[in-house]
Amino acid sequence: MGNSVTEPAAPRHDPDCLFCRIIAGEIPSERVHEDDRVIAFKDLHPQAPVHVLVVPRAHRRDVTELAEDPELLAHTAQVAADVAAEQADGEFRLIFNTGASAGQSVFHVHAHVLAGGKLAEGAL
Ligand code: IU
Repeated sequence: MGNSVTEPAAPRHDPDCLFCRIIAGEIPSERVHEDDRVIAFKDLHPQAPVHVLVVPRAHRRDVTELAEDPELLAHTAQVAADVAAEQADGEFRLIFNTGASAGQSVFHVHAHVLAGGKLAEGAL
């Protein structure tokens, strides 16, 4: 019988998704990190001295879908910490807006890394 794959894989690339297009290089971004699983780039509208988005390459809607792959979730958090250490003093706020009412506007999971000084309460 062999080991057939029984669960559908998450779509790797959605041509209608803005962040998939940034990952593919079709839309420019100011990258600060990239590896085989995630990219990180500066937010176009920064809300703090350092405001970077860490984005898994695989298209997943939000952090609840990302949590189905604990290793990728952990790697996303580790890259966020590394970015905060490289770009600021290593202290940071990590935000996953999840759902429109929580402020999510791009439905490809991304972690906001906010750092670089005393952050305002309730930023984002
Ligand atoms: P949100 O959590 O889905 O609201 O975050 C989306 C972020 O993506 C938001 O902070 C935007 O400023 C940012 N962004 C970007 O960096 N580049 C873009 O082309 C677009 C949005 I559209």
